[in-house]
Amino acid sequence: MTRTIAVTGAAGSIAYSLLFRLAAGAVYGQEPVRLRLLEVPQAVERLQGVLMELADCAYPTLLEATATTDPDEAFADADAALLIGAAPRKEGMDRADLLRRNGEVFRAQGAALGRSATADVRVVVVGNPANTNALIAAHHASVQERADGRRVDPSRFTALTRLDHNRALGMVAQKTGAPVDTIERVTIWGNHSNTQVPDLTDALIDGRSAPAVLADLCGGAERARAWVTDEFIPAVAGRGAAVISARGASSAASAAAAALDHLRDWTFGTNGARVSMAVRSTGEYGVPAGLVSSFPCTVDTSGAYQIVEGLVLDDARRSLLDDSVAELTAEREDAAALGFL
Ligand code: NAX
Repeated sequence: MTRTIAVTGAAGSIAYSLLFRLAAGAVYGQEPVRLRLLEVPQAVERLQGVLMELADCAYPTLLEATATTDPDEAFADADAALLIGAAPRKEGMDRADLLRRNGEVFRAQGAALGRSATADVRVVVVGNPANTNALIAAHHASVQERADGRRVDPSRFTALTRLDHNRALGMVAQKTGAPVDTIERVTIWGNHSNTQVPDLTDALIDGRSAPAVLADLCGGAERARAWVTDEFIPAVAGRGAAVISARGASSAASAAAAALDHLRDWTFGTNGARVSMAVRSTGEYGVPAGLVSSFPCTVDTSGAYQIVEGLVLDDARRSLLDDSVAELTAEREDAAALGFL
């Protein structure tokens, strides 16, 4: 089966770490891929350089790669779209300014996806504010008239919190010395912002309860809780800023790896494992319906995701999630006030 994948912001940093792995089979294995790369006119020349390098890799799995500045052309018959391109936050811009710039981008791209992509397209929004950009794009996709009479369901639009999830896994591995693949059921709840809620309550390390392992390591349950609250949660939520301050540039390779993990798991299933995905709420865990929020999810072998239900949130996590949901609600209100919803 040949897959057609659209990537926006294709001349940017994250895309430069992502496109070569995608072309080489990191998501679809031996299945051939067609890449449709979207950029703004100012970046087209840079994108030509990326196209040259893709060709120079001579990947057997890369059937074709093309570049365009037209969203309908980029998204034509797309099976998946990685929406990475977004207007960056510049000095002096507040959240409303950023939303105004990106609302335009995601309104137009959502509408083009609704018209031109396959009706079952999988959309992963990476560009910030990712959750609300996904909400805006989903809305405009779902109202488009299509030649095939179908509609793209808003649930096909997700946002990336897998990077936060992977950061949490990496930090638990470093703290405990356990290999990453023995750590399960880590969850990121809420918004991809510093209000996100990284959660280890139900996590397992080599089959043992993570809080119990941490209590042994920290010298008691109280100290373990303090480590989670005072060190782990702020470190995961602040990791993006820490990378910028150390590297002088924002996370790129890790964001690319996470976007590929997200798309691969959503396409082929998680084999029962829980991953964090920001998906459209239908009211789970008190998150108002329609918001795009991060939840613990599983994906079955048919490629359908489900939010893991029935978890009990203690007062501390409930209050943190409420704060993150309040932020998502405010972003949705701002987007509506700006005419994007
Ligand atoms: P870069 O500035 O390196 O690249 C962005 C690219 O997008 C540029 O080449 C630009 O020309 C292009 N672009 C802008 N508007 C576009 C449009 N309307 N259509 C097509 N292309 C467009 O940024 P990069 O480091 O690649 O980051 C991209 C986005 O990812 C940013 O919004 C960033 O905030 C966000 N991130 C999201 C993360 C997540 O976990 N959800 C983590 C990493 C990253 O911070």
